[in-house]
Amino acid sequence: MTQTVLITGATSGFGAAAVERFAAAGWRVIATGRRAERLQPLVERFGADRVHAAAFDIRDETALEAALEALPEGFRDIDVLINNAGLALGTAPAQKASLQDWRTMIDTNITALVTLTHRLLPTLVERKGVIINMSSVAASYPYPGGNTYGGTKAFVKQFSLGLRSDLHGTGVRVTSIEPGMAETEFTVVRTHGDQAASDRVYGGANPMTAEDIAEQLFWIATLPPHLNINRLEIMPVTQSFPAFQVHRH
Ligand code: NDP
Ligand code: 8X3
Repeated sequence: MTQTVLITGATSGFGAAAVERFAAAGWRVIATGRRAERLQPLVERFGADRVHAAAFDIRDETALEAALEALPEGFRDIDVLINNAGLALGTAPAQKASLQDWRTMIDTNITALVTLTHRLLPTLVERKGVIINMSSVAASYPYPGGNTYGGTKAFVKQFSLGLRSDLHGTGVRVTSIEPGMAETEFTVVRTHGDQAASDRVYGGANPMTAEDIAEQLFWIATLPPHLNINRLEIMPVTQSFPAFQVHRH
């Protein structure tokens, strides 16, 4: 039977690659994000019976509800929710960071994620579905300038484990996926549009690609129903751990 996946943040990076991966495998895909012009080509490529585009700001609860209410009949039975939309803003230390950037990260990475999850839980329980939440290595390993971004991703990780605990016995599976460095629009967004800074981050580093992560998402979603990946931490081979910092007088 054809399955349905809702993927947030499908206009670029991991989400866009995941739409392609699931649609190519014959799934029905609900693709969301603010930039409608990025979603439409996916609909044209795979067909409106395969990909449904829903363009809205995920922080806007009214728009989110309207998008769900407007789902065509064939897309209503959601089996898999991929909570991928999110962002980092800024690389400054906490004492110099923008409070507005912090609030935007919390509203997007935490509040919107729990709102959508709460809204879809009855369907997911009924269908013994799958929830995959996009956390990050920043959830577990602090780094300079990671402050609120890392905090939001630690929330996503722990919320995922808590969901798994609450959903015990329902058959619903929950995964926190925690990638390291992957080249997407992530750093351009983080630096408020500095493409050169993004090129410096990824240049010569052989980072992961969006397709690498889409493949993990597809794998998790298609595991046999008796298996649950609780957490999947994944990095490029070129990335590992720093030493502790020591400040000397
Ligand atoms: P991109 O910037 O390429 O993609 C981010 C996606 O999130 C876009 O589709 C964007 O859509 C969407 N999004 C952001 N804000 C909103 C909003 N307010 N409403 C709706 N959609 C929104 O980055 P990635 O693909 O790398 O990021 C995807 C996820 O992966 C994020 O949660 C990120 O934190 C996480 N991550 C990224 C890593 C990396 O190294 N790249 C590593 C670990 C985790 P639009 O702007 O059109 O609304
Ligand atoms: C994105 C990965 O290491 O830039 O979540 O925080 S990192």
